[in-house]
Amino acid sequence: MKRRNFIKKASVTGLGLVAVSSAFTSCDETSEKKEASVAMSKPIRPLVIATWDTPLAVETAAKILQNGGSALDAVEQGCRIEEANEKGQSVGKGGLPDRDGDVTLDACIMNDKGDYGAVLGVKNIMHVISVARKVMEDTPHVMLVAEGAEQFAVSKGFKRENLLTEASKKAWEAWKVKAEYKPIINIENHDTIGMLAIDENGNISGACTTSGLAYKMAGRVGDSPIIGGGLFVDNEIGGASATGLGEEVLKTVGSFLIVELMRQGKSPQEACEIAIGRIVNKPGKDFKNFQVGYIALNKQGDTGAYSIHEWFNYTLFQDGENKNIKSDYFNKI
Ligand code: SD4
Repeated sequence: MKRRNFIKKASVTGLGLVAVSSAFTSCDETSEKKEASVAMSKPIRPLVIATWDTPLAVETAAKILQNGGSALDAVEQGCRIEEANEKGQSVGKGGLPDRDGDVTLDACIMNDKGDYGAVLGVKNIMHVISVARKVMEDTPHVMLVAEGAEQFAVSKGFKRENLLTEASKKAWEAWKVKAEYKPIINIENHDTIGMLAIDENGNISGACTTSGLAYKMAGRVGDSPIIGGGLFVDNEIGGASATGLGEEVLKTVGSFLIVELMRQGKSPQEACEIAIGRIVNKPGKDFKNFQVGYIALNKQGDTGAYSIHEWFNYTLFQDGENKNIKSDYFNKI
């Protein structure tokens, strides 16, 4: 087989570079060596990476990919798991409300063609990631906001429901006693889910869903539903997603920046580190009280993650295994 054809075939079947290089040294190898090189040929996909400790969401996405499903279906279905998880207080049902006690959700999705759909500030609908997908696929637009988005969701068969759980209501009532308005994200307590996946055809999609900053001003929207902020995917290059204080992510267009850095040859890890650097190295920036974390993957199946502070972690499904991994971080003082 000619080298060019082999590489093409290897990329179609999902074999990593290890497989490609070992196959080309195999001409003079003994059969034992050949076997060893086959064992080393780990498939780079399916691959799923998601922010925080989200094993069930990632497992759900991985199963879809293992059954030959698309990256787009995988990230949508994976995010739905967290939206339905009432214990997660930064996503979907059970998300912490805004300062008026209303749970408002933001979400966006991107497919491998570079299409994008988003909903912002939506009340009463749990699976906003699926509404975002409908915006992308069934409208000529990319974003719908608040009541318009809710009406659209209902017209597509989504049911209205109360998203404020007893636990989140209690937390809001406790917050109201002092009602301190600090648009600072608690460094440890968040679970916005950003998810990226590569399917068996090598195509990449991404999704991001959140209830945003707890006790935010009514109408406040963060990075999660904004293209290039909370999420960006370019199927030729890779994808990135963010969690943490959305204002800081947006001011540096973080996810877009990471994908563009990868386009220029940076690894996903290097790109995430540079993007965090853009935030913390701003003159006079006091990053002590807020957290931002990024995840990224490239077309070759390399992944990266980096945050400002310790405690950011992510879940990775690769080589048939689901792992929660502690991210490296900037602030080690
Ligand atoms: C936002 N980035 O609305 C989101 C919040 C978040 O876990 O990530 N929470 O700014």
